[in-house]
Amino acid sequence: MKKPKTVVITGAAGQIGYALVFRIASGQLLGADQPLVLHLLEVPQALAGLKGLAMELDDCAFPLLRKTVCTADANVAFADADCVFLVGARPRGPGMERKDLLSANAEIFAAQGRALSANVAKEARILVVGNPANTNALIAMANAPNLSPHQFSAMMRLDHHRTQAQLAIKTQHRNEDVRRVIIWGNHSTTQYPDIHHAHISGQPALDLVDEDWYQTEMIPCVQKRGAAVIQARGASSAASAAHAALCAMRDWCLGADDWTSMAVFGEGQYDVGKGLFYSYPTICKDGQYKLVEGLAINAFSRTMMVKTQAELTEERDAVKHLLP
Ligand code: NAX
Repeated sequence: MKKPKTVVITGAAGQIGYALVFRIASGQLLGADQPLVLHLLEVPQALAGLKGLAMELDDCAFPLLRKTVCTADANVAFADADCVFLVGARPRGPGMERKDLLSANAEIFAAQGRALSANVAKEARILVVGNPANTNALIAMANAPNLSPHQFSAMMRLDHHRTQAQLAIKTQHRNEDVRRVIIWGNHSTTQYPDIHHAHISGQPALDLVDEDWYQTEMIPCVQKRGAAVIQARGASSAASAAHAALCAMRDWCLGADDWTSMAVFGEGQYDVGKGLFYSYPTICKDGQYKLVEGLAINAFSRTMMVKTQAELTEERDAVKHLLP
């Protein structure tokens, strides 16, 4: 039997946490032969609710789950962690401006970055889900001097799945037949869902859908999907976000045969400014991600990519006091 891996979920008592933790404990993240220890981090006032979740985990009698630790101490939560899901974040409260949200979360992620740096396993992978995810990832990374920037990523996988699904529905193909879509940039309404390199059952996507539909319907649909789900459901995306987080971490750890989209620390690829957690097309193999390089970028794509880069740059400027 393999040595147990430690998986951390922050904000575990929240709605994404609830949709994520049972799937991880059942083996859907790291496989049916990989024992697990779960570390669940919450704010002190949510620990009582978290205890209920831990009781339900016990009641599942999962064969792979060796131990569950519930804590409000980030140093305890991140100790020897192999896979870290940073889900917990401060939601936008009444009267809160975007910049207030940015700085409230920046402080949380700066502190968590320091705790990650001091405690996680050497090869740990850290996926930031809590919003603003890209800038939170930048802050955590900048405050984690013992870790490599390549150990951090912000979640774009939900946007990637949304793009795949919209194409599959429109063209009446199966989701799995839609490949090589790309999300560029920020996990926000400026993100750019790019289908210029996508194919559907082997045919170029843009031969199967109308360019006008793509630009005026599909792109805004994906960009604003989060708000549309809130309006319909009365609550933000949770199961779909948890599924995306699970897929993103699983592919990163175990590899995958298709491209995906990950916001990772940019080093100037595709003429995007360095030092942002910008979403790129990636391939995961042997526990590492690699950018898909050398794709042709047309004028439309470039305009969209520049716009989302400008927003990320603004976000970075707003939190620069927390970037050592
Ligand atoms: P919930 O409000 O249901 O849960 C968040 C949990 O985090 C709460 O239980 C809270 O107590 C906890 N928390 C807050 N601060 C914490 C801290 N410093 N340490 C530990 N725990 C802390 O939100 P939920 O719907 O689960 O969403 C979580 C985050 O994911 C939000 O920031 C949300 O905006 C973000 N999302 C990101 C997505 C993405 O694609 N990157 C999509 C879904 C989601 O909107």
